[in-house]
Amino acid sequence: INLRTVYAFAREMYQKKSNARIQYGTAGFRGNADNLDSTMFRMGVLATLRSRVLGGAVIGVMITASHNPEPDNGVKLIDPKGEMLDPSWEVIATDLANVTDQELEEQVAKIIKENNIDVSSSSNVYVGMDNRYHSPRLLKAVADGVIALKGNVKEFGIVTTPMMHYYVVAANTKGAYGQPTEEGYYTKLITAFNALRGDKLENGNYRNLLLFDGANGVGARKMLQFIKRMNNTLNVEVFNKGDGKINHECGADHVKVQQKVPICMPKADPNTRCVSVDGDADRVVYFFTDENGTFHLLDGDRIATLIADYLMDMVKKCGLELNLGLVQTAYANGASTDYIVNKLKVPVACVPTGVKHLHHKALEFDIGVYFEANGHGTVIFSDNAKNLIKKAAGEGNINAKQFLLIIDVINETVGDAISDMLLVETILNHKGWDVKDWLGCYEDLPNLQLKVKVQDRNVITTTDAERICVTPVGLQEAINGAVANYKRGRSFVRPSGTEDVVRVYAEAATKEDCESLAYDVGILVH
Ligand code: NG1
Ligand code: ZN
Repeated sequence: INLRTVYAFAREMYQKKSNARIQYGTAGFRGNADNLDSTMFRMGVLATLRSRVLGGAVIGVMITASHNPEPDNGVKLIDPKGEMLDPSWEVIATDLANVTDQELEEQVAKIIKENNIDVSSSSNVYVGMDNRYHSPRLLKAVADGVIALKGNVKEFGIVTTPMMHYYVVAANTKGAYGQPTEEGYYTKLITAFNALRGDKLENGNYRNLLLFDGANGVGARKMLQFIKRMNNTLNVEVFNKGDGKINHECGADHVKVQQKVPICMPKADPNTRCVSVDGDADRVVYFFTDENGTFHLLDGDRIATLIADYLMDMVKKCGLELNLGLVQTAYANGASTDYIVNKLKVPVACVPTGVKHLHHKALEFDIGVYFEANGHGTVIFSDNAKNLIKKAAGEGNINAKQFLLIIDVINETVGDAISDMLLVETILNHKGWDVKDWLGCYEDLPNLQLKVKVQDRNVITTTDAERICVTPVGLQEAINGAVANYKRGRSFVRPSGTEDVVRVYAEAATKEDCESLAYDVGILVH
């Protein structure tokens, strides 16, 4: 392979437009789409090299800026088992994205040398994108990066982030996880969901009606595809289908952070279940408005507790010895953590923000449930758990058979808004619960998130799963001082990995206290 080709592409088509340093963060590279062409091309190059290092395994590349506003885009790489790019390669990605066009050829040669890559070996890259208008242009840049290094590239067009993870795993396991196609994905999830539902579409307080906010993103399109194939087993009405701007006053992030109903949703009967996904459909939150017009949020913590409780029950019913754990981040509502530890008696772990940390920790359990408060999460099952459940099912255990269907409705490869939603609908239906029954499990502590613009957000460094500030010196003591003034107060700050801001989180016994605490801490950071 002649590395001159890489340089020629870079020089002629994908010149670097900005010299600002960028970093492969919690969700890859993100920023204004106008400046991303060169980064995309380079990530195509990198994915090809990554595949070669791993013996030609399929590497995924997803083009999306998730819940960010429309002008933004981004790129993240998916490792062969569906996991986020290995941390050691995040550093390689950052270096590759930051060198000048003139240095690019040399940098690629360096990666090849340091990782002993056989450039003539086979390489397979899958690439997909969300529905932003600049995504096709950026997808072409990724594909050109692969082609410049003579790799194989397969384009999947418009897909959700979790579909991309699914394709990668399905391909690398030679179909054992399902077929690596769009139909394969629908078939796997829908078959399991319909079997779990049977003909009992309503049960107890559970009504078969769900209003779906698609955030004007790819989740809306795919939900419509699900509906076409589901035989009316779930009655879903889709809103924010793509006519408006992606994530603009709608979507899971808006609903969670603003704690408000998204735009363009109809005025439904009180207590109607509503669900919001984000722009690339890897996050999901539920909400409803009660008979007094009060808005209620059922966020990722709620979903996690509902699932953990249900799965614990399944384990018991099957008579199996399996340890189940729940993984959260510091953003989890304190009341949810109390509920899990004291009521559900499930072990809880807290890790830094970012799916890779949650996923990694969840692997330590036979059954690991992980969720960020914002609605990103899933469940992963160890081989041991799967084998025991399969064995029990083989011996005729009805509960174990049901458990296998539950596993199939879950997209274990990454948080998947639609798969999570199908699981929640299954559980609510089985329990005969409406949103009020669900909300009644525990009462959220009032909480608030603020964004603070500072000159250099990276002067803030943290420890203990981001709950304690290490630098600037003295900041943590000051936060402690502020928190001590409020009943059940808790607050922490950290630099965002996806936006140029410092995030402030606060919770306290009352809404007023929580607002006041967030403000106090915001001032300290400023
Ligand atoms: P940052 O910007 O690092 O806080 C946000 C979310 C993460 C994760 C990533 C990736 C919060 C507080 N943070 O990260 O949980 O979802 O985006 O999309 O919600
Ligand atoms: Zn997302």
